[in-house]
Amino acid sequence: MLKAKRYTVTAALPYANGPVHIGHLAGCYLPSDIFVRYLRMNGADVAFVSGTDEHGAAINIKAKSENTSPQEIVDRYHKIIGDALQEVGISFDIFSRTSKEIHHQTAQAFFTTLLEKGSLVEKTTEQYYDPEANQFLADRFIIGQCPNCSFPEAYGDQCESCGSTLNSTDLIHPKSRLSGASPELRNTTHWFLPLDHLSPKIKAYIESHKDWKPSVYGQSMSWLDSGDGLQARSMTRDLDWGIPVPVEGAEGKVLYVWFDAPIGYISATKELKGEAWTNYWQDEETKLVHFIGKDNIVFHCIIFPAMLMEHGGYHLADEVPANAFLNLEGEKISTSRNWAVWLHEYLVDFKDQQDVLRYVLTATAPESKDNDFTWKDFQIRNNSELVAILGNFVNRVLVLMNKYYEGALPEAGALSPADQEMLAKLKEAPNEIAASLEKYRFREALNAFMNLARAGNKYLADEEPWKQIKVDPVRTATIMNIAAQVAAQLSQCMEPFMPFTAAKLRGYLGMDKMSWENLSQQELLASGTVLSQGDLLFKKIEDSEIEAQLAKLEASKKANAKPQYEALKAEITFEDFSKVDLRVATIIAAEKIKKANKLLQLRVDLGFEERTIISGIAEHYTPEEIIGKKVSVVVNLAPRKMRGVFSEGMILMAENGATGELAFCATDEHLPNGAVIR
Ligand code: B3M
Ligand code: ZN
Repeated sequence: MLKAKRYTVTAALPYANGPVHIGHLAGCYLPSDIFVRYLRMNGADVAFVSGTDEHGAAINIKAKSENTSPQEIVDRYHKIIGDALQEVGISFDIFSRTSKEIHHQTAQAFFTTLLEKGSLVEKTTEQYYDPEANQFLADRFIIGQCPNCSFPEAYGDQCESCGSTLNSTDLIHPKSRLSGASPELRNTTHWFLPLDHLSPKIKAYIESHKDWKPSVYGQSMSWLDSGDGLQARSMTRDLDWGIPVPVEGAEGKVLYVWFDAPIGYISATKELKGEAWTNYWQDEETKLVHFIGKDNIVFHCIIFPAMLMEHGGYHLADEVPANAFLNLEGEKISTSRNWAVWLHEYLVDFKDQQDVLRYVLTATAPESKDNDFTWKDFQIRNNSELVAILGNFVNRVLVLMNKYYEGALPEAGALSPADQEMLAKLKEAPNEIAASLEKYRFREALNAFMNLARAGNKYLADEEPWKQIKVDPVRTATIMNIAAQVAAQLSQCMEPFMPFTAAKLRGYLGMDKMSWENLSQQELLASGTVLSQGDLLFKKIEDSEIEAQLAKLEASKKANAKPQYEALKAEITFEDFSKVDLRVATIIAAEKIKKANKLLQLRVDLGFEERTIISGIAEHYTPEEIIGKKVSVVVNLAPRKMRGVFSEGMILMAENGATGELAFCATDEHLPNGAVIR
């Protein structure tokens, strides 16, 4: 059972450089919200904080790509993200911004304290500089090959493919994202957090948390033990967007975004609680829980705790229930390829169906490994779980209750073994759900909740009140009383997962939110309570709605199709190449070949002679449109008999690997036929 005096629950601060998608929601916002709603029902003192992360190179890059200012970008996305998260029911106590004055002050004061304590080392090192754009290339301004996993587009501070943190000088073949230029190294001065020296302390901290998810504990330990262990990391950057480094003479330098962002949790708590913020951060009896995605583990388990340790006075995170990634229709969610389900778009397309998304994303949450979201599964879970099990049970209870008793709950009489079993399940459900929630096993908790609805459905089907009503009104009253208690329990236990539907159902049942502890201790609905019939809790999702979503994805796939490059062939010598005789020619006749859909029979003029060539281009060109075209031809290929005709050469074509389109390899129109290509 819950025993902490207080809870500080954080959800990763989304970068204000784009909207949030279902991966973000499943990764940290939904689980944190479920957990906090559960805490609140337990009467816990909790601060649930988040906000937008408005600094860092990611913001500059977005602004540059749209030819606008970073300020315009962060204002826009703070609103879009904040509104969407609120609409889907993420019940933050505060959703702040790292651009606020209070945060700038807090982050600068934190930095100054570390500096005064001697915890930061000032060092001049060589950093990449873009001579064309005239600036140092911090973090995401530079990409290159990851030295660990060879991913070709790793960022200067992190590889998003293998998750490792990097220094930009680690990258192989670094390239500026501003100009595409190869950057040069120049000297610059920065302040480093000597993680190498802090390693033993950090290790002791991590080792005291063997209870963490294996992925979180394991990843943290592997950082500590990897290669030459932890490296000193620069906590400042040469950038014109961010929190100025509070040191005289440090103009043009700002705090590293991963230095200031986690401090954002503290600033938001200050904003929320005023002076009492210290209770939430500096009291050993407060439990600190960070909800994040797996790509943020190193920052929350190593770098931020190291900062807090060095600063002193802070309580370190007790739990970091990081989730893995959610894929979409079998592919990695990608902002740049627009392969995503954007939350703000979902909320328009599926109006008032927030709980369906909450349900599906919780049921398929990537809790221990990456998982896949598909629209088909979304439809099935809605139609055959929410509609057919939960909604159906509740609806049957409410309809029968109104039909038989005008909604007024009748008293239960003597209990049969089946009644007792149902009541035992009803009492046990909140404990089972709680046990899973407290272990951050949200899928398991949701399943325990649905099992109660399943049991309710079975109970009704077995007891058949619709038959009993004709022969035994007393027995019917007992069945209906018990079924209504189950509906009431569902309305309470549903709150953390599906708060909108829970409120609706409580309304039909004339109930208020109860304290979790009471759910297994008392009768939930007193007899005589009047229940209204209400509307259906969930509605069927039609095939056409799913098809529309799939079509949307298909369209972004088309729009973002990148050419697929074939692997390079083995090297050849100049002699090898000069064996190929290539000439310019003009197509002078073309016709289809019967029963061969792909082939055209061409006649080409090579200047010194004419030849017949069979070419596999019939699906791309009609004979009419290619007559008169100048083409390149391999003329010394051994003749080959195809469909009874000798093909005396080959036309050179280029293929677009992404779309399959073919085009003639261009030759200058002025060249005479027969001219040698070399
Ligand atoms: N904005 C990175 C991310 O969105 C970062 C999280 C900050 S949490 C302090 O993945
Ligand atoms: Zn990598």
